Amino acid sequence: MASKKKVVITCAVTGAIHTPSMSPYLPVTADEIADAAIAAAEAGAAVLHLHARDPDNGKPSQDPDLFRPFLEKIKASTNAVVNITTGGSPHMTVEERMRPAMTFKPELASLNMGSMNFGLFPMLGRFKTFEHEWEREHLENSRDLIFKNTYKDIEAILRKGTENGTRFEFECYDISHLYNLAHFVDRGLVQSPPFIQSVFGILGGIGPDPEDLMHMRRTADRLFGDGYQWSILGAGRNQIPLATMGAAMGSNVRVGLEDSLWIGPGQLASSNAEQVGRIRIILEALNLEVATPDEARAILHLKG
Ligand code: KMH
Ligand code: ZN
Repeated sequence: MASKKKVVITCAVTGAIHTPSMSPYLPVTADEIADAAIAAAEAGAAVLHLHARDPDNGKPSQDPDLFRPFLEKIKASTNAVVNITTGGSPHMTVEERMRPAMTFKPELASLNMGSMNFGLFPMLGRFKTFEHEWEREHLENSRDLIFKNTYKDIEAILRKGTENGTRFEFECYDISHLYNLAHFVDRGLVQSPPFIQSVFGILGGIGPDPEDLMHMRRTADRLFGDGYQWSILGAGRNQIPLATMGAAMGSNVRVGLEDSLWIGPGQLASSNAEQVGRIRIILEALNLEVATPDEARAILHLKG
């Protein structure tokens, strides 16, 4: 893993996994997404990972017209790096998922590194009442859902994004995804250093045990040596513990309501900024410095 002095905090503001009935704090409208993102940047997030939602019902959408208003507002108020999802929701086609990143050509976009089961249905145990029927279906239908990211899909996003000057947050939900990334590195399609977002605790991917984190780290070190930037994303209650463990080992970190609705046991986070503030306090207690957006651009070799 590439050594570096400062830690890049990414905040994933709303995502496509959680639904509005699960938390009143989940941003849905363009103004809510923009305000949450700007507050997260002010709290210390150098990178803002962004999805859009239909303002009428909170359903995830990849319609570029729903991204435009919050992108404009965010760019007018912060210098933070904008990272647009190409994952969209696991329920969407790849063509649909690519639309906003191909339209806005951001500095950074996510790129999911393998096909997998994506089990959202365990959340039906915790969340039982939903304002909109799509929310229950979204969880229920994940019993028979493949999050499709074939080699052809990955290559298409990689080639078109690279042509646009976009670099990638490579979402690796399992060890095999690191090997898929190494395959694309070997073919010369990945610009160095890759930014690896290791995702822990999604049902269908690697678990959230510290041993899992160590195995990801050792495998990434073996495949990429010191030629990569590492970041940690723990889903749900694993968010802060795994980010802390990774940061102590030299990783960057990702927080935000896309990945966890919580700030403590049974306690909803009241904002994205609250989670950024929490991890920032921990980083500073570990004597780690938080990267500014321009420092993050240098660390991740972004176009700026
Ligand atoms: N929801 C995640 C666990 C994407 O948007 O491309 C990872 C993610 C995927 O953010
Ligand atoms: Zn995302």
